[in-house]
Amino acid sequence: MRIHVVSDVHGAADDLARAADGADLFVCLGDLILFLDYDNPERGIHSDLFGADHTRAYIAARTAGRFEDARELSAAAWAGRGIVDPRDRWAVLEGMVAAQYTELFAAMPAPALMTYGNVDVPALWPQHLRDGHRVLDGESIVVEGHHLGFVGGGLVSPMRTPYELDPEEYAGKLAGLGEVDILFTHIPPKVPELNYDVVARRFEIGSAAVREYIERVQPDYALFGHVHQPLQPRFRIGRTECLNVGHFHGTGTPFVLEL
Ligand SMILES: [Mn+2]
Repeated sequence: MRIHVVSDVHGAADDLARAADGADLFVCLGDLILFLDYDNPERGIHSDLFGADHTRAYIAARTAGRFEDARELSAAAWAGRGIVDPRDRWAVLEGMVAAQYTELFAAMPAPALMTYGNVDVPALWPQHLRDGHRVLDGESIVVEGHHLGFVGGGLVSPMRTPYELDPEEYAGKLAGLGEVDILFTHIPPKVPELNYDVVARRFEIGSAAVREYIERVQPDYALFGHVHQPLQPRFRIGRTECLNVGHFHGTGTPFVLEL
């Protein structure tokens, strides 16, 4: 069985449409939305709203770890659009996110198994899913004798992305999987080599619960995304091969796993 896996699509609809070519099974680990494009500040929802110059300044603040400065920049930009209460922002963003989902789910191969990233809005998915699209979050299935488990979303972070869970809730989803042969998550296990982003030069979120699950269950593979430029794309935990499937927005190429 040839499995193609993508994660961190971030708006790459054209490449997504071809990502299942030649695959027996296609898996998407989320982060479909392009809010900020660190490579091209002229693209993404933030730039559509506030322009490329403001987006460059916002990216610079976040990249430097100045999250308070970034929040102030953001608040000023929203105020410029007449929105002062952060709770009123979603009314503007929802239509822009939905427009991206319309394009991305039209391009999403079918059939596909998918779960959410931290840069996703689960409440908007049902209206966009097409025949053959199956969303799995805290759930296991059996495909050709292989037990596959899926847990979506991220953990609470200073980045304040749209789908972040507290660690207890996240661990609860993992606990519901039972024993699997392949664990699919958006975020990696908490392993410094897998969590550190060498371009952003910071540690991204890794999950202690995912690591504990791997140590205890020892699946054949743990596949994940989230860290766009990891210090290491693979790491061994006992007999489990832990693999970052890559930043699809950057590579345009799916990760291929042959079983
Ligand atoms: Mn991402």
